[in-house]
Amino acid sequence: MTQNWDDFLIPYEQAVSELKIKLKGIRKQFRDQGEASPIEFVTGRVKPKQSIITKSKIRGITQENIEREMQDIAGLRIMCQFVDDIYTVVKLINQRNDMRVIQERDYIANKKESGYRSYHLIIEYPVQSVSGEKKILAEIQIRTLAMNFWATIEHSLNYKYQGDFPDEIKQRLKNASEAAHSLDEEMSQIREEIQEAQHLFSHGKGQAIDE
Ligand code: 0O2
Repeated sequence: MTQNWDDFLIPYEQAVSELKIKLKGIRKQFRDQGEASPIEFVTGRVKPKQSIITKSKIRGITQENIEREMQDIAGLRIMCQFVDDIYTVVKLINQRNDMRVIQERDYIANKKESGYRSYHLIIEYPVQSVSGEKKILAEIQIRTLAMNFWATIEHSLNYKYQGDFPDEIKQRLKNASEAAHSLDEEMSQIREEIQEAQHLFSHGKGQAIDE
């Protein structure tokens, strides 16, 4: 790498900060209009230097190709209450002029072998700096709260077992993934009831200041 890691990661940090604000802005706009937001909450992170190095070694990505081939150095995660909200968010992002979707992967229609479900977008995002514009890639993972619960638990277990799960754990994770999926389906069935209750609740209590 010709530049040092801190310099290399600066545009990614800027992109994650800006994208977090923009995606949280969608949520605020819906709420300000008194409508249910398809976005429940948003998180973001820049992949730590050591994880970039480890992943690039595993994937055989050379340093010159990291920018192009490692698409999740800047990572955003959008959590939704309902599965339909995920597709609403995908549409909203596709309509925007400040980012360009270059790849979509629907791991909800096509869940992974592990049981993982989420919708992934790779976007190209222009970062403005004093030395000009730099287009970087970012990954946006969109999932329900139930999908996020499962993925978070599986991710920490993966860390412990390095992907080599004992058969029993692997099976239990698959069962848990199906349970999370059933939960999403049940909640979708009573979506209108839930949203009406949430509307009444937020109007009675005043909205939480958590943007
Ligand atoms: P981290 O620590 O979250 O950053 P490929 O598998 O090669 O087709 P690729 O490039 O790995 O595709 O991208 P993919 O699978 O679309 O998305 C990778 C990211 O999705 C992962 O990043 C995870 O965040 C998440 N992910 C994918 N599969 C699983 C899974 O089975 N369980 C969990 N918990 N997360 C998953 P990293 O860099 O692997 O990890």
